[in-house]
Amino acid sequence: MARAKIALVGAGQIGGTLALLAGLRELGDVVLFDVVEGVPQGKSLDIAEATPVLGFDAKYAGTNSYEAIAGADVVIVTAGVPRKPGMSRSDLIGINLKVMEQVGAGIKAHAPDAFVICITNPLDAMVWALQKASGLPANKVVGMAGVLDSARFRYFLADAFNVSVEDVTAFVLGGHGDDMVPLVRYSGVAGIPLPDLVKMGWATQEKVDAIVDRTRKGGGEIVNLLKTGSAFYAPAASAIEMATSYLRDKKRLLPCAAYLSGEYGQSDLYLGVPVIIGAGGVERVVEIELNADEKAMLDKSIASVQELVGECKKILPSL
Ligand code: TXD
Repeated sequence: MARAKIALVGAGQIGGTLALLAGLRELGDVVLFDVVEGVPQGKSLDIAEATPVLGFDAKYAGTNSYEAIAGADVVIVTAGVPRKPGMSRSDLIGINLKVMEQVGAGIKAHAPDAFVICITNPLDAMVWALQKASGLPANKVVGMAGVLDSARFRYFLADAFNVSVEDVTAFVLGGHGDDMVPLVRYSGVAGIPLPDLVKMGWATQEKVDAIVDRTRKGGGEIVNLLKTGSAFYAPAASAIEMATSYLRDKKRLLPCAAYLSGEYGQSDLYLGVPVIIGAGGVERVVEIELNADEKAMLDKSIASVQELVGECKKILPSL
């Protein structure tokens, strides 16, 4: 059976990391696309030259033309500009929305059967715009944010509890913004819910609250440290987790920005919710029971996403 084809639209910090991680996990052949001449070609050649040392077989190609993504099984989109210190994710809409329109047209023309994972910020609005611009079925277009936000939450908890990251599970719902909703009740260690761990004295409620806050602001913390861009290792690893679940039909239950058609009381909106990802793309949106506080936090996050999508509709009424 021929190897899968993975197209990476955007060959920047995340795109280059995606290219390497896709190879290390032997997901398939990789095509790196960018509008900057030389960058996709140089990065793909450099990674290809590492394959004999790293010990995996994959074809790598760099391109500035959408024709080269033809027939891709998975397309991961990072095209656009990242935040700089002092910028909010919504400051990126003006530039990145136009980029999503171009990328959507390229996917529509050359890879209409692909499973598309959008990473570009502001994520919940950009994935909505990408689905509209590409015209692909909504269950084949998904946004990466929840896996990253949950990974941050899991890391901070594992560090605080001094346990393996492998045994820490966490759920983050809502938009990929500072009002995201880390679900303490549905997070824990080896099945022991966080509230029980607090009762067992593993951590104080204040410590857990501080971890929730640090998770919410995790993106900004790295932007302020790097100064020249935003996080890229953990975002890339998170998107690869989603692509793997699709390509290997793993039916992982992952928090992703998925298209809602009534779930959580929302329609025609992308929002971070638990979904099952398999060979059919987003195969199921999982509606979990939320208590009053959790619902209030989710409603606040939904309002932020709706505002961003409203801005997109004003800029590009054709979407
Ligand atoms: O969790 C999440 N979803 C976020 C997403 C986590 C971290 C970063 N987040 C966003 O991903 C970030 O705010 C940016 O919007 C994207 C990509 O971040 P990255 O760090 O990879 O940005 P780079 O290094 O600037 O790479 C972007 C590339 C760069 O090479 C540009 O030349 C290219 O995008 N680019 C384009 N490619 C194709 N088509 C167009 N029009 C285009 N414009 C720029």
